[in-house]
Amino acid sequence: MLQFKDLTRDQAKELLFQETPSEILDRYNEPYPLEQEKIDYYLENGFIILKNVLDGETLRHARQVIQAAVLLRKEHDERKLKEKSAYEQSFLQCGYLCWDYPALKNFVFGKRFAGIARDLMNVDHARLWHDQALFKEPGGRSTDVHQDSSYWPVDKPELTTTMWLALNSVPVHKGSLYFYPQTHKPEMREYVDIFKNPHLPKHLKNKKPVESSLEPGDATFHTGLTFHGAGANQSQEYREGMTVIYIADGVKFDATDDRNATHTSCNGLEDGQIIDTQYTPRLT
Ligand SMILES: O=C(O)CCC(=O)C(=O)O
Repeated sequence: MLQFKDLTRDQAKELLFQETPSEILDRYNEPYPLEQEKIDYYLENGFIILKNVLDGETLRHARQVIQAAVLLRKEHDERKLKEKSAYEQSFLQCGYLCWDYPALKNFVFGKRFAGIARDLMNVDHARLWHDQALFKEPGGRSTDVHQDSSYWPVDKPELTTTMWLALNSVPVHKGSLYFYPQTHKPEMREYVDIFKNPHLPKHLKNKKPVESSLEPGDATFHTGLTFHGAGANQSQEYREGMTVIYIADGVKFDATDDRNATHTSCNGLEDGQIIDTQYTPRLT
């Protein structure tokens, strides 16, 4: 059964509905110094690794509330790793946490993270697409290589970006992400069914990905088109990752691929409409 040190179910519930201390809120909203060369690197390669996106007490608080949310979401799942589907063995996936838990809303709506996303995408405003915690269990299998945009009904996948924040240390052997540089090109798009039938696209077979090895508080950002995956968790600890996914303001709902047309964030939209729903607020 899922357990985090010193965190009971009652404490988890309390934490998630408690007011976030003002110093922590301020830090979630403080700009991150992002040099132009980092933006240029991201635009050229389709991903970037950033140091110290969070630190100190703010990181400790964020980790605790995210652990609390994962604990409550998964408390009734008593299956052992080997009883789960191959997809579920890659990570415990807990999405849309910000809509259930006020403490998570404060984190997910943070302008620090959204500001980085906006600047990397090189646009005026960023909207929330969705959030998800992705914890890899000890012994959890690798995450198959894919492009996120394969699963998202958006007309401009290059104007989407995922922040993957390490809540604890995530070295390569704990299942850190790796990225195939310069694969965020429309001509390289290829649907990979990571739920049922994963494959490595042919054009990646001779390419070498760039590994990330993250300290707590470091984060990666990658575009919705960038091919990426993650290794297995060969450690005895959970790999604790939290993601927030952004779209540029003005991106439209593309319902032409019916594999994706029911995405929660697009509830009520017609094909071709600008994505502006109760679930996709403008954050910057
Ligand atoms: O956390 C993982 O193992 C995979 C994450 C991922 O694919 C993503 O955030 O786009």
